[in-house]
Amino acid sequence: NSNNNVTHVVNDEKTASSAEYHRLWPEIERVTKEQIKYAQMGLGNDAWHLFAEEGEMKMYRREEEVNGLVVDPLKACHVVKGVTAHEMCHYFFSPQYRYDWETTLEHMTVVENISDDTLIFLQLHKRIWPATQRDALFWSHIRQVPPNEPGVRDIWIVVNNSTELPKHPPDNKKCIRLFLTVCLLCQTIVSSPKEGASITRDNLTCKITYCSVVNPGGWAPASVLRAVYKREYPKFLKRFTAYVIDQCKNKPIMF
Ligand code: 18C
Repeated sequence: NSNNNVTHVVNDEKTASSAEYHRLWPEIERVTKEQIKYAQMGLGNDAWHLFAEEGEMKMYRREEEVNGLVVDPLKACHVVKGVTAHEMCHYFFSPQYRYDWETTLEHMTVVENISDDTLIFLQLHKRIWPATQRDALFWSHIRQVPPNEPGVRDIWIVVNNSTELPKHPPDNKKCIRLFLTVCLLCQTIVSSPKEGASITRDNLTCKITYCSVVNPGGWAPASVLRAVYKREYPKFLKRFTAYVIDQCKNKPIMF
């Protein structure tokens, strides 16, 4: 009967293991490939300005404006011990941990579950005086990337990129929709354990590249915005990496 047919179609969609039949797939594929390239080229030839440094963590930005709005691109590198690239990306991607480490959030919901590796998030961020509150609607995609250098065991990436959904249009009165393109690319390096011993967390090093471009979407005072950047990005990367190390310390290694 027709009911069975409907069930059949729904099941077919559900059993597709990736997002590759989704309307957003061509964009997800394109932006993810771009972000992998962008993260892997390091600082390239562009004029990046170091604005924060602490231990292994280094953060660079370029001052850029679009139509009078500050959109400074940010690139950060960090090196942490004892965790894998997959673990880092798992905690960055998965909604159940988001409130644990993301301090700019007021509210977060998953508005579409495209597949195990691709979700659409709606996030309401804390208001910064004197600006209007911001929200963000973006797809988030996690994947493994083939390693491209000797010594690197594996690479994982999470890409977050703003999108639109008729069900969740911007309000733009009480709240302005911002636009973001963010990636977290992580590489696992494993040192050889002593002869006969097995790999432990002491053998793991995770190299992190975090890239971000946030367009505030509407007027925001440039000086306040740059001050927020300077404070929030280092705070985020320190807090997030410490969180993942802490979450993983008594768990089996997830490669
Ligand atoms: O990548 C990060 N997080 C991901 C999961 O949440 C995801 C989200 C990124 C959103 C970034 C934009 C957040 C803006 C929030 C404004 C309020 C924050 C201040 C809170 C003060 C208590 O990819 C980690 C993101 C790390 C956050 C860095 C902050 C960047 C600031 C950008 C400013 C944007 C415009 C703000 C409005 C005007 C301010 C005068």
